[in-house]
Amino acid sequence: MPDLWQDAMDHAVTLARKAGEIVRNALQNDLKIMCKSSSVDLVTKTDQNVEELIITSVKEKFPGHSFIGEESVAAGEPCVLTENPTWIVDPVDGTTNFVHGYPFVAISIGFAVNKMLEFGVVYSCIEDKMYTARKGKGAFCNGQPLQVSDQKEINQSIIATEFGSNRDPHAVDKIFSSMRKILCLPVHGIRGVGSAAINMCLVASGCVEAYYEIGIHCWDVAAAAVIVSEAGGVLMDVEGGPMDLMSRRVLAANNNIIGERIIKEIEAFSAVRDDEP
Ligand code: LIP
Repeated sequence: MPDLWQDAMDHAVTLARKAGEIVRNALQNDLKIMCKSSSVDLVTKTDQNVEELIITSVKEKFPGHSFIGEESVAAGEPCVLTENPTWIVDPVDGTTNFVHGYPFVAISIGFAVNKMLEFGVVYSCIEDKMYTARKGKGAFCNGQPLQVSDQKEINQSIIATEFGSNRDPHAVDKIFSSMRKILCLPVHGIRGVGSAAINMCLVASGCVEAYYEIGIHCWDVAAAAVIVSEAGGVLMDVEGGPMDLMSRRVLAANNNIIGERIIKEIEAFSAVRDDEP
């Protein structure tokens, strides 16, 4: 049976490559940096241009499809996932990295139909790594199949997480406290590359066992969620139960044993949902 969404996925890969070139070129020039919700929540003209490029091109090729894009939502568009085929786009995941030339920046394109994720494309454009996954067909990096780690011992694991852009002292205390507890389990290490999408692709690649964060948005994780599950991993909420794409919380792990062990140590808190009007 022909794959209904293969054409869309091929287009997503083409767009991610084009966007990656724009991001790499922009790194050579002076960046115009602006702030969004706070002085540490950054956006650049490149974020906006790349999102514009992706949306314009998809509208032309797939006129009936919907969008949720980081910069469109920042500009006041609604963030609502309907049954309609929907592109969930982060034009530059790792904007702070991008601004500082820290070399982990991704273009993240997820695609959902009937509220179910169908494919994900994450292009780590400075490393030139193209991560792709189509539901039921496996996950790949530059065409090579991905498989999560088979580690079941938490004390043999590396866990990825981020501090995020929340500077509320109570939230920061919980973030530190969770990290401290996880570090002292002990684990081999705690890492974080500054991009949710790339952290999750590292889980899919088998070099870190799990990644969790509170405060991310649906566009940071939609594409990489498909990549993790197609590489054999699991997705959960930080307090257990299934991942809720709009809840701004994610835990991606190589298996349930590692995922559930970390949940015991995480001091969870809530963030304003992405789909809250
Ligand atoms: C970033 C995430 C990262 C998080 C940052 C930020 P952006 O996304 O990928 O995990 O810690 O605060 O949300 O804003 O660069 O697209």
